[in-house]
Amino acid sequence: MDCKSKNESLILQLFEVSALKFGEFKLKTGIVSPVYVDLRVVVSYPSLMVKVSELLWETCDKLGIIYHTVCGVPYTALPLATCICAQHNLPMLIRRKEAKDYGTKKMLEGVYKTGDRCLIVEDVVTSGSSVKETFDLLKEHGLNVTDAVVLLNREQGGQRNLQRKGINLVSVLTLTEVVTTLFQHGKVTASDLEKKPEYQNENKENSQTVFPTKPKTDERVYNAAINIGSSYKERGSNCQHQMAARIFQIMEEKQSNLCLSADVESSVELLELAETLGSAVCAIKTHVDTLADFSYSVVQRLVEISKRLNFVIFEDRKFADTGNTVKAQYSGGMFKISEWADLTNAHTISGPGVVQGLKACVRDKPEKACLLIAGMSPKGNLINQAYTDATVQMAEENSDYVIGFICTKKVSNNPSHIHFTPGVKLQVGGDSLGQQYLTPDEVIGKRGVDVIIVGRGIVESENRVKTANAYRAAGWQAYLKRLLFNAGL
Ligand code: 5BU
Repeated sequence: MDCKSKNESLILQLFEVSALKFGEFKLKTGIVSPVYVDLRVVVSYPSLMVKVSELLWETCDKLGIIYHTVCGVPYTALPLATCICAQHNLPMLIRRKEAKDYGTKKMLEGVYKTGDRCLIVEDVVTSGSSVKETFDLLKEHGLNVTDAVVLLNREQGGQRNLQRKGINLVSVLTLTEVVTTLFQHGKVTASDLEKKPEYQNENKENSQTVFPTKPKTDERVYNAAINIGSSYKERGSNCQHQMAARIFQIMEEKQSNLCLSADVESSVELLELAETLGSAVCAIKTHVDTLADFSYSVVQRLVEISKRLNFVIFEDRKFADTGNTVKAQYSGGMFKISEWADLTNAHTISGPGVVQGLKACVRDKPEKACLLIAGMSPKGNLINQAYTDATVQMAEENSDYVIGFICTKKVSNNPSHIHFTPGVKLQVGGDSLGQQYLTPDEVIGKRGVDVIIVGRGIVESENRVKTANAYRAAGWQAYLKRLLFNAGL
């Protein structure tokens, strides 16, 4: 079994024995969290305990360090350390939580020499304070401690806090991996991860006391100002426009916030992309005017595929003229965009007339919708905050047709608005013509947008299906993680 499937089966087993629970839990730190991890129950399942200890060992074995001894952080990790030591013939140390008031008064039990290399074992790390206490005690006793291995890293600053003290923390699982896996297996839903509004203030106060000088999640530094607590599902069920509701619903159903930018010159290639990648995306974005062999039957085929594979068609036409002209461009010419595109977009440079003109074409098609360009990805673009604000205002005034934005960060607090972001790749970078790329984690997780638009990252890859799935997974994982962080973890 590879590492990924071992982790997957472990996560499912932990869930089965209620070591992972979803609901509302007040943590030791005072924070109310939607996830509770209680690994104490593992002692009641011997085969699971052996499995956990083997995975802990495999994880730290990769560091290639020889340890003289192992010390578990009391209490849950004590049996895990015991299993590791018994299986790998290593001496163990026991840290006492409180000194005996008789006898030796020792805080550390076991046989060791000054300078012995000791591995710390822990079940869950949140802030890292328990590992730190064990580390301090071992150091006081002259042991050489550089590493700690943990079953689950809750990704709430522990790794960085410990790094600062010179402790390298390695983990078998992260909370993101746990939640993503359980989500994929239908064991947890987006609403299990929703923020409970009644706890918002409580968490704010408590998080101050946990990390007084640092942001709440210092490993990832999520922007606390970005507050998108609700899931796509919740937002979809509360929005008025049927196209917005449909997109939210598709995202939730397909677990995909990926929009493929199908920037190709041949119709055959466009249709092939739609057939092969359609099931992995929530939308396919086209530039039909780049097709060398455009014919109306191509878009008819595309519509048929979109219905079958359940994605929306977004023609990235970027209308930018007078209302009267865009009206002709949208409904007429050889492209007849308003006939087949579910979604299109417009610059707001020419004022609200552009939206009025577009809207006039689809009065009898209330399902058609538009995104306004509130931000652009290329370097040196001229959009500024005032322009963005005016664009958001224009969207609010045309909510019967405008359902969101093209942008590089969240621009609107209206939960019905969908934020689409181009300029996305798995690695940051750019091209020679000014395009700038950010990662899915950055734009979905930290900048609070909803949909990643990916073109060359997928289209120019060797294996488009595999790459599209990698983008889909990265986008979805960032979304789940955002929900978790928003809920306070
Ligand atoms: P890329 O291959 O992932 O760079 O393609 C990005 C697509 O998004 C491409 O079709 C652009 O026309 C589109 N785009 C963009 O990149 N940046 C913007 O600000 C806007 C659109 Br608006």
